[in-house]
Amino acid sequence: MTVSELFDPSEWTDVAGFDSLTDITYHHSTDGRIARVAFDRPEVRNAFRPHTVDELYAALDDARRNPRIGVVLLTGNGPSPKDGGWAFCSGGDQRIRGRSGYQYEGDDATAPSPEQTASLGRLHILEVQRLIRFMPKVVIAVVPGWAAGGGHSLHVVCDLTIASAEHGRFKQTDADVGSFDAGYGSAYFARQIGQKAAREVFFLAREYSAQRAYELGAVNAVVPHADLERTALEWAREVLTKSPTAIRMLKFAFNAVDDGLVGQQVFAGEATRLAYGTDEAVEGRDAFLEKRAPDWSPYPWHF
Ligand code: S0N
Repeated sequence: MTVSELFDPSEWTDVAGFDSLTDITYHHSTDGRIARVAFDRPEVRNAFRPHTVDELYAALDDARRNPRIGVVLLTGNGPSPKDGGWAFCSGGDQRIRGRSGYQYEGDDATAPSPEQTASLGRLHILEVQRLIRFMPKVVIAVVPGWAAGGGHSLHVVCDLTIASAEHGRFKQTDADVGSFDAGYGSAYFARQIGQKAAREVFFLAREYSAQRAYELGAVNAVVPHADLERTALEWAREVLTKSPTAIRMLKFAFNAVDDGLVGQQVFAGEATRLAYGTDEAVEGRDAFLEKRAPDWSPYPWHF
């Protein structure tokens, strides 16, 4: 079965334990160093329902935990069998939006029990946003078509965005449908492209071509549609030639200024990991375990 018209099967392998996905697809590159996670609901422009978000979170978290993976490509399969349209993601599935969020559908075996949920809906795409934001790997939004609503927010939170010249389209529909991403999707977006431009995107909810999004600074590259995934793989492989520690520290440094104490905590965790690798930290641990005073004399007060 064809995953997507842009998917090159010679580049990817299936991932063990992820053989019953319904709303996304998840693959690793044949060398095991790049993950491809794709929305797979092209008939609704890759809108997400709670089950989609559960699968998305599980795949992204699996990629996060895999020490061989350095780059994740987040994309949308297509085209739509109904009309040939392409999408990255069109946000929350409006057909199942309730008064407290998006509802699991009746036949969804992974849904919480009716007693647990009663009339409660979910808004857990924000957990996916944080996973992308805080994973110590480079996440590239590969945009083959529409990035709208919550799909637009996902591209915003990715580290890099590459878009199809012919089909890449961007639109922040939130205010059209009485919805709003008041976090990364808007405030962080304004950090990327400036306040006036971001307010225009949200307040007018117009459509922007990939080229216009590039001019606004919201997109890193615009490439011919047929070359989109090949280009994304080239970018990923270029990132993989770099020092993993340098990339990780840089991502968290870029984040920290906008993420407050959580950003500092994430950056600090990596600093602690680096410190644990020093003889000085090993001496502190060993002294405790050997019930003696630590000997810091070999370690200078750097200037
Ligand atoms: C994407 C658009 C612009 C594409 O237009 P186009 O090409 O003319 O196609 P259509 O004919 O409109 O669509 C084709 C078929 O796909 C269905 N469809 C499209 N998008 C959705 C959708 N989001 N939900 C359900 N169905 C969708 C169409 O209905 C059509 O189906 P048929 O063929 O049967 O008629 C255009 O489609 C568009 O504007 N789509 C809606 C975009 C939108 O408003 N999305 C929701 C925005 N809000 C969110 O995403 C909020 C969710 C969120 O991220 C969030 C934010 C804050 C806090 C929490 C959350 C959270 O959810 O967790």
